[in-house]
Amino acid sequence: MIFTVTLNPAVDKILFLDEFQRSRTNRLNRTLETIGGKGTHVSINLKLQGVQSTALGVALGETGKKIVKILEGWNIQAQFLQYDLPGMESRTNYEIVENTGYICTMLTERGPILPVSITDALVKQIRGLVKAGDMLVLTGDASNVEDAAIYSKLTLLAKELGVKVFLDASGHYLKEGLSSSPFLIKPNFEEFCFIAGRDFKTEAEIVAAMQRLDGFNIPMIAMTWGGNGAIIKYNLDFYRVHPIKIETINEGGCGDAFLSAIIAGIEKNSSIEKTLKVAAAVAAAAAESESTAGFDPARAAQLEELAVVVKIQ
Ligand code: TA6
Repeated sequence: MIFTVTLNPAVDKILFLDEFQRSRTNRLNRTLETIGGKGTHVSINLKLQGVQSTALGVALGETGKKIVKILEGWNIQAQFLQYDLPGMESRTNYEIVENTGYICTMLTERGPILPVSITDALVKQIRGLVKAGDMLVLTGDASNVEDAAIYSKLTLLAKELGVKVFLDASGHYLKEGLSSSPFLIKPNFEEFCFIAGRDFKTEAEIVAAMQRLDGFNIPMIAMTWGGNGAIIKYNLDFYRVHPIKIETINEGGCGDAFLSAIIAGIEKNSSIEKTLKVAAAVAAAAAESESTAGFDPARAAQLEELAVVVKIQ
């Protein structure tokens, strides 16, 4: 079974306008409300690839109930811990999508800080659910959890039980997670520069920096690079995933889509080349969608034929 964990789920409010003007009144063309957070998206995208998962996380107040309702609307098995505590509501994130140049700017709330009793309850739930052979997806913001080691603690717990762990986090939550050697990390370019402590100009520099992470024993490093595609390290091999030329509507959620396709490929025992082609296609189809959640599976199948994956080393 696959379990996704969203410590800080959200409702996404997507705001469409022509061009964002600071210190001006910006008239919106339209808005769209959908589910936010990353684990929730991975579960939805897995579902669209015919792969079932159980979505775990913490839902707070009415917004929390709305998030769980949307997941159930997608027929996803959601086992969120729900709490109604005074003044505590799951967060709302805002995404500004400018038609001019298709610029997407995410504004994310921090959300209420979770008391230790709640994170302990979630850790206990995960310990009780996962078993050898399962996959655990730890993804998204955890700044609502005071313990910066939450992801590495969950990773070590799961690995002890024979579970494969996929980690997609940022900042010190990602850096802190490296030492627990998850099966996969999926930094985007900025997050990879952060953990490497430097900027990169070339593919060769990125590959060399990935090799320098060997000491962490992370079998798979999937660095997504926005409109530049991705660079993948899988054991000793490196792959270049070239971007598929499409008209981007909203790039928010493409990383979650890419990650979900890698997990689906492993679940289906697909070859690495096939898995990465599907990942490129699913991420491209997600970019064509105006929402941050989901993609058109039929369109992804078409785009897979255009996908180019090259083994570079
Ligand atoms: O990747 C897209 C997205 O999941 C949005 O839906 C938005 O909610 C945001 O990213 C959440 O990311 P965060 O890192 O804050 O958990």
